[in-house]
Amino acid sequence: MEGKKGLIVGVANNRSIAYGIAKACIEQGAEVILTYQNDKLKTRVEKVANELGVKNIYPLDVSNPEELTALKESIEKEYGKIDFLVHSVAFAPREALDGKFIDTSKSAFNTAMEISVYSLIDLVKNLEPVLEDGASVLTLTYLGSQKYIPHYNVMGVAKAALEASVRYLAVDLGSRNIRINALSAGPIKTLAASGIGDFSEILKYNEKNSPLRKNVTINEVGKSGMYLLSPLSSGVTGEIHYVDSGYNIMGMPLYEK
Ligand code: 0WD
Repeated sequence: MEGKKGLIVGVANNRSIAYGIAKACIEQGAEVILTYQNDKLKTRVEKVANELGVKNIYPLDVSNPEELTALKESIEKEYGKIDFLVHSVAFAPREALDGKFIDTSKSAFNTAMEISVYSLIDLVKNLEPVLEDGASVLTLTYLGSQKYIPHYNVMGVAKAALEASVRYLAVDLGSRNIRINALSAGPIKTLAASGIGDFSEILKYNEKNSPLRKNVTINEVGKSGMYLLSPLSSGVTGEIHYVDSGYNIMGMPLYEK
């Protein structure tokens, strides 16, 4: 990653998956640019930036088109072009992540799709002019897109749409040799995860029932994310890559006799 520059969207604090990815890229020599969602999160992102030696942070609420345009212009002015882009953002109203899926309101559905799915398309479309030929894009997804996970509800539907979007974007971007992949992480205790009902039970169950008998860390997700953003994965695009201690391959819970 020596000499490579990239934008990472979705650091809320030093427990964020995006933080793990930023750290892994920086350790391999990359220069990283960060964004913060709002003034409430700015101080925390500033702290992370200082710790990691990140020079610039920019405001970006993915639902704000003016901020997206301004971000593209700042990157163009300050960096010219960038080599990688990370989208590590998702949101659904809390009440939609508890109770029954059938009770999902239209407004919660639309919010989840806008912030967790459309934002990827919008980000890639707006930043495409500042992506180098051969650049790599990465988004974060979860197994709830493929299988039922308690309480994940509308976010499972959003992640399914996100994964499909990756496949369609892979074709559009492929003509410029730009790659896009999704990394499907196992459950990790972050700010976003705290909104999901019974999350500690999900953690315990995954630890007990995955082939590696442990949960993954943001460092592990960071290392695999770095590989997908680097030229090491130059032949890989449109993929959903699981970093989950192998949990997704299991057909029934583990039991020891
Ligand atoms: O178990 C987990 N933690 C997993 C998370 C397993 C598999 C996948 N993921 C995904 C999430 O769905 C998300 O796409 O990883 C991505 C990153 O999530 P995270 O690292 O678990 O969570 P967090 O540290 O909270 O970062 C997500 C951030 C937001 O934080 P909060 O919790 O304040 O919503 O996404 C950002 C925000 O900083 N975000 C936005 N950024 C810009 N504009 C917006 C927005 N409108 N909404 C949320």
